[in-house]
Amino acid sequence: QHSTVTDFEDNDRKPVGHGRMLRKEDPRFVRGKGRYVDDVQLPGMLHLAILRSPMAHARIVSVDTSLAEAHPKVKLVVTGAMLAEKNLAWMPTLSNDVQAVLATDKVRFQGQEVAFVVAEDRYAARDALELIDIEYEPLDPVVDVRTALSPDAPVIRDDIEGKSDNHCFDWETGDADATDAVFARADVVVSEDIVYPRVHPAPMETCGAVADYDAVDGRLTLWSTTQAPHAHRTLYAIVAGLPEHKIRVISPDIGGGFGNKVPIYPGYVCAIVGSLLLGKPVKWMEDRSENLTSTGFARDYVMRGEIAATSDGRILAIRTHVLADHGAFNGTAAPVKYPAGFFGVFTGSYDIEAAHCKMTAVYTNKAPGGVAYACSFRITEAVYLVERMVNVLAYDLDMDPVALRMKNFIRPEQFPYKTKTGWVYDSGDYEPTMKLATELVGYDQLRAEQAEKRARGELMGIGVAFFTEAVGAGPRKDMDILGLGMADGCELRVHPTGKAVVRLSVQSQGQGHETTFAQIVAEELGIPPEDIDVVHGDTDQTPFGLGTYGSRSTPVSGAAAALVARKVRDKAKIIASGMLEVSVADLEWSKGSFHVTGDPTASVTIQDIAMRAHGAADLPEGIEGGLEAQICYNPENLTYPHGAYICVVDIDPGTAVVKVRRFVAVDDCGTRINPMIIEGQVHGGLTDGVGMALMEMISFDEDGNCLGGSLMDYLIPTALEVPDWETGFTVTPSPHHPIGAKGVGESATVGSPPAVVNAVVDALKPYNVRHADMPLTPSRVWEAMNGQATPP
Ligand code: PCD
Repeated sequence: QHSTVTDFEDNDRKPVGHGRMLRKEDPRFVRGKGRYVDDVQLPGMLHLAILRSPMAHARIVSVDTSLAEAHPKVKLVVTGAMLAEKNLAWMPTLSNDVQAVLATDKVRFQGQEVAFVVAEDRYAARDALELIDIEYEPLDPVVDVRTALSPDAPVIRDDIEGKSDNHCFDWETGDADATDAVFARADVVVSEDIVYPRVHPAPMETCGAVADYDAVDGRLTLWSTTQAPHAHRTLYAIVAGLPEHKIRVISPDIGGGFGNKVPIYPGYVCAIVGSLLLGKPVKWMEDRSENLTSTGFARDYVMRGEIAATSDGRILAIRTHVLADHGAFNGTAAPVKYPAGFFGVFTGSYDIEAAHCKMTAVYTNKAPGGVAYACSFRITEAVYLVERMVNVLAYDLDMDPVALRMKNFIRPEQFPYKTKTGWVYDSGDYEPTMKLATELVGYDQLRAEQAEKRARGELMGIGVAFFTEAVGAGPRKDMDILGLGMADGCELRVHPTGKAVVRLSVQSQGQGHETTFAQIVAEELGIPPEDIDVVHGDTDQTPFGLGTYGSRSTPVSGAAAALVARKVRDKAKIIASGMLEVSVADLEWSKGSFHVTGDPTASVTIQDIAMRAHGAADLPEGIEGGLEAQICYNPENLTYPHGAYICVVDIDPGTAVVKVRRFVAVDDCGTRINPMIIEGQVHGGLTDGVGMALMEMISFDEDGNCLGGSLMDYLIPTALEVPDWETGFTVTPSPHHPIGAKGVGESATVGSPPAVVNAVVDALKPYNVRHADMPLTPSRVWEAMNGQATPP
């Protein structure tokens, strides 16, 4: 894809040096030298395949594995009953529910794991699945979230003691009474039912693992597609009862995560069990349709949004009711206190008087998930809701959507801003960001063009969206996953020759961490980024931390990397004072060296200091040899990036096909470490957003059959469906982050769906369309047009 980069880089208030350096990891990837889980080949390795349920809801009557066991290449067949004997049939999910590793009593969604086979090769393992005979007694499936709680609905989770309905959890935030009071006296109240359909992160690499248990020394090594190797290790220790120090989780190169690789899947556990039982390495690698039908989906929220406002467009309050479909097991990964993730930011970027949300989550006979697909725990849903609702208000008041937003923005002097649902936005300056987007896109000219086109019966739409995200979970006192606090470690070691290695607890899935974390340390220590190696994704080699998702690497580990480098610099300063024979107070730092105040020629470089730190000469009193440090960073708050997006679409009135003609994205993620990487992140997220807005949906038929089980049915966008992205930026540093950086990896996925949908709805204004649900496929748009190529 090309991009029309609008270069404002010299406006960047605090660029980290080396700005657009090329990604250090790319030579490996472009030469086919990446090492993914499926590239792991071990001597004597066996292959595992999983038998999955063809039905959405059924009782297991009998299981006969005898024919499969007789297959000449089969080494092991395991059923739920066998796991139950070892107390391994169920495992905890990352949101305090339990999930079946292999079904014992019932199957609860189509594609659920029922048995597994380990064989000499992948083909034999798959063939043997067909030899397993299972008798099912079909039960009525619960497919529609709206009727899941009706009294006659079959109870899905009868494994939970005393469970008599499909209720999963209730959650509430804000102040109901205060909000109702504002609504009662408001001039204008708008409301709309809005569905955020079930979509799938669909990373290019599916999930998989290679488990290697060494019975002699009791060590388990697990290569797996995980975004959180340390957290997974701790859970394996707890679930399988293996000592944690004997478990090594390696997350090698990962072909995209997007939240799909945060949960622990039954397949990982099966691979471990297979290796424990056979004493051989066992590989499990999912295929595409297994990935699409059984691993963590995202969204699936049925929302009612309401805004109370004055007749001149001052937003007073926002109220929402959400019905959340969590599938058969609550397989979300969210901080314990936040069962609905960070949906609480549904008040958006606006200064309002009151807000309230009530949410009911239910179980259905669908794959578990609710994962944060390119979204910091449900922020995508929240931003979509508020940005769609603001446009509904603009529609009813006949106001310009940019003007309406400008009128209601939180003002710069109000930061840190505490929202009515309790979130403290760290910093923001929204108006310049919105203005820049309108300038880049040529907003006024576009509106003039639209008026002319409308007069000719052409359908052109301009969609505006503005978002504030909350990324970088902890702090640990407020946020933990199954009791593990959300903080991250970092270690930095400078070798005698001045080269360095930094070890992170977060794990890249393609974001370019090997480059940007080297850049952060380079900026702090003055060692060139080429001389700094980044080690990640291996629990044996890195400090403990909670992993990469929710755009938390830069806010949390990025801060840790800067602070650990400063710690090393503090020690280097003391060593320098000895070398230059002056007191520490007389030294000044200028990137890469210390010099004596007033005498720049009396200086030592960080490389000189590194050699001295490891050398034979005496070091200042109390200073140990070596030049290294480690920290565990507990963030003080989340960081709150923001952005203004404007999308221009044309709709063919004859076919109802939407073409995204232009898309301008202005992002503010505070200090920018590598602008090129940021643009890549934004391009990827925008593409995701166009996909969700126009084509992606995992749907089910009335029997609970998944209709999106292949890439023939589940459409994802390619370069052909998206325009040349136009990006811009503003810089509002985070006040509490040591280098002022905020996360950015998910911003575009969060901000783009409302921009695209707002554009389509705007194009359909001649048809008096106020709202239409995603995905806006030609048939849905045609329906919104009442099947008429000309407006009424
Ligand atoms: N940056 C810079 N600057 C700033 C910020 C940032 O430079 N200021 C950069 C960094 O460094 C990196 C990136 O950028 O490299 C990103 O970041 P962040 O935001 O921090 O984020 P992270 O954590 O790292 O990551 C994560 C994200 C997410 S979350 C998602 S979804 C997605 C994104 O990331 N995923 C992915 N992006 C991406 N890319 C790729 N390639 N692949 C992937 O997979 Mo979730 O929650 O998981 O759902």
